[in-house]
Amino acid sequence: MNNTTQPIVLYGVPFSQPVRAVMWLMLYKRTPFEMVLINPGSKGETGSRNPAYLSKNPGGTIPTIEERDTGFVLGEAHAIMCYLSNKYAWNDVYPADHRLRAKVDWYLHYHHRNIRDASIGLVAPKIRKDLDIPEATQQAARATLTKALHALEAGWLAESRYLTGAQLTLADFAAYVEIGQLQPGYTNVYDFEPFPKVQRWLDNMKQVDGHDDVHVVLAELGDISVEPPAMETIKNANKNALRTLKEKLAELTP
Ligand SMILES: N[C@@H](CCC(=O)N[C@@H](CS)C(=O)NCC(=O)O)C(=O)O
Repeated sequence: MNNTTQPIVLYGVPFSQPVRAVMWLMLYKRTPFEMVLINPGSKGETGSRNPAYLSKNPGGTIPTIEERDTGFVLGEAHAIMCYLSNKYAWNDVYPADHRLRAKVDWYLHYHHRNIRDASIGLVAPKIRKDLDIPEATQQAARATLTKALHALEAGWLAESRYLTGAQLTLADFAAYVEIGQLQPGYTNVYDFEPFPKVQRWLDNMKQVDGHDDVHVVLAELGDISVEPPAMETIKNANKNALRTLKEKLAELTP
């Protein structure tokens, strides 16, 4: 089962936070994969709401992975990251010790409807106009995010370098793709001043291998705090990010 000879296919776009988490983990582990472009929300041929994609992931979300040689298909970023860590025995980022692993799982479950609300409240309204997210939903999401960041500041990151301890784990990749996108230098849509420990963690995460490769899309997009980006800017950011990723993957392929 571990002897998949062909690179795993990753469906998605670099703009998607959960897709970035999977991309980052695989780059960090120097594991080649094949990126197949799937546009979230589109019913077109390469869209996440096209019947061809829905037959792989009935929820119509990205990311999904597929092993061409075994036919195995899996959706949900956190399920994918746990699966890859199990498959390749990446016990540094997903510890074998049951209690340490449970802490990582704790964060991965907590993430949804908490830290994940960063995207719903602050980024998606400017990038995914098609979602037409009501103002009340955006406000609620921003409040949820702030509450969750206080929990990180006072709890998860109070005494440790990473979210679940001294070691970088899947929890950190999952959290950073949401929180990191809000920083100055990227979208610049959130004030981190009340969260010094979160800021320290953000700085540490920037040093993790693969960070810059995965975040090209946000560097290209730039500050969206005043004006929402033009569609052309979004398209170009994705295009350039995919080009960088291809170059990086070519380096990894023997
Ligand atoms: N819980 C899912 C969330 C995935 C998700 O929401 N992805 C968005 C893109 S960031 C998506 O595919 N949206 C589909 C749509 O807008 O129709 C995961 O972590 O994989």
